[in-house]
Amino acid sequence: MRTTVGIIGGGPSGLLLSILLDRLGIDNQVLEHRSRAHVQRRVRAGQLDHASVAFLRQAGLAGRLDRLGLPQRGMNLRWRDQTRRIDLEALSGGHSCTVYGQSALTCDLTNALAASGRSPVYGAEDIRLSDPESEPHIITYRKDGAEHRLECRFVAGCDGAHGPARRLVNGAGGGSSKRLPFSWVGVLSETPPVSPELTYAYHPRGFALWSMRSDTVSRTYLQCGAEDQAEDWSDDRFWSEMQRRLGPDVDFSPGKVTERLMVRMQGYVADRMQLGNVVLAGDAGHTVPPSAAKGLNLAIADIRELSESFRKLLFEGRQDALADYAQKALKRAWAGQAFSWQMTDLLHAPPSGDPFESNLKLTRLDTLLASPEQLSLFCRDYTGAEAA
Ligand code: RFL
Ligand code: PHB
Repeated sequence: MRTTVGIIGGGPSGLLLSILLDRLGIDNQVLEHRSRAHVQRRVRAGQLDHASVAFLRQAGLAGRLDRLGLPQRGMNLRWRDQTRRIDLEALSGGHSCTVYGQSALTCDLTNALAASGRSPVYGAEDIRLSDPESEPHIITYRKDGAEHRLECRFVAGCDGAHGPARRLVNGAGGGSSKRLPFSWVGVLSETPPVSPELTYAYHPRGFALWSMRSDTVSRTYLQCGAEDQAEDWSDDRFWSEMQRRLGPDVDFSPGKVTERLMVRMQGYVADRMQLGNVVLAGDAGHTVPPSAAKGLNLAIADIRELSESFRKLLFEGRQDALADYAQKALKRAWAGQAFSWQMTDLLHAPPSGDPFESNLKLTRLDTLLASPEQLSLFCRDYTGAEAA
C-alpha cells in the first residue's frame, strides 16, 4: 500500500487529521492497533472549549455536538463550604465550553470519515516505523496474522502518550515530564448531575469534580493517593467522600456505577514534535493533568494547524511548514501545561494535609475570586478564548 501521509493512531487526533487531509485532496491512511469498538468505547475527555467547538462547527463536524452537547456558560466553584457560580461567558468576553464526551466525538469523526469513503485500518498490530529521515517512509504492521507494509512520504504520530511515534521523534526518555504527588479516582454513574454546570471543589481533604455526560449520567472525580488502586475505592467510600468534600448542602443520590478509573496526574511535553518526515500531534506530543480539561482541546488545535501545514508544504512548496507547525505546537503545549498546572495547584489539597499549606491555598482562592481581573484571565484561559 502507498499513501502520502501515514497516520498512526485512530483516536480523535488521527481521525480529525484524516478527514481534513482528505478534504484537501491529500491521500492518507490511519493505522490503529485497537478495534473500532474499543476506540469508540473509551470514555476519557468530557469537555470541549470554545475554540474547539468553533473549529468543529466551521469544519461541518458539529451537527450532533450542537444537538446533544451541554453548554457550559458558567462553572461552580466550592471552597470554604460555599458555592460561587463563575460566569464564564461574561468574564471571558463571550466564550463558553461544551460538555460532549470523547466517545461521542470519536463516533462522529469515524462516521464523517466513512462518509468520505475512508476507513482506518483497525487491529494493525506491532506497528514499526523506519528512520525518521527515510524517504519514502516504510511502516510495517501485522493484521490477522499477515504482515503488511505502508509506504508514505510523511508520518503523523497521533498515537497518544504510549505509542511508538513519541519515542521515534524524541528518543526513549526524551521530553520533559513531571508527576504530581496524587491521583484521581473517577467514576461514571447513572446519577443525575448536581448542577447543569460543572462543579469544582477545593476541600482540605482533597479536590472534587462533578461533571456529566447527560441529564442522567454523571462523571465524577476525587483527588486520592498517588498510588491508590481502583479496588481501594468502593462505591460507598467514593460517594461518602464526595459528600464530605462537596458539603451537606449539595444533595444527590448515587446511582449505578458503570465505570471506575484511576488517573495518574502528570504532565509531559516533547522536546521535538517533528523530526525529518515524522510529526507528532495531540497526546503523542504532550499530555496535561486533566484538571483544566485541556488535553483534547490542545490535540484539536494541533490538528487544525497540522492539516494547514501539509497544505502549505504540498501545494505551496513551503519546505519549512512542518517545522513551523512543530514550533507553534510546542509553544501552545507549554501554555496549556502552565494553565493546567495552575488550576491543579489551585484546587488540590497538599497530600501531607499540612494546614499551613491548605490555608495558603484557600487564601489564593479568596484572592482569585475577589479579583475581577484575575478571574477574567482565568476564564479566558479555561474557555480557550485566546485560541479562538
Ligand atoms: P488518544 O486519544 O490517546 O488516541 C491515540 C490513539 O492511538 C492508538 N495507538 C496506537 N495505534 C497504533 N499502534 C500503536 N502502537 C498505538 N499506540 C496507541 C490508541 O489506541 C488510540 O486510539 O490521543 P489523541 O487522539 O491525541 O487524543 C487526546 C485525548 O484523548 C486526550 O488529550 C484527552 O482525553 C484528555 N482529557 C481531556 N481533554 C479535554 O480536552 N477535555 C476534557 O474534559 C478531558 N478530560 C482527559 C479528560 C483525559 C483523561 N484521562 C483518562 C487521562 C479526563 C480524563 C480522566
Ligand atoms: C470530564 O467531564 O471528564 C472532565 C471535565 C472537566 C475536567 C476534567 C474532566 O476538568
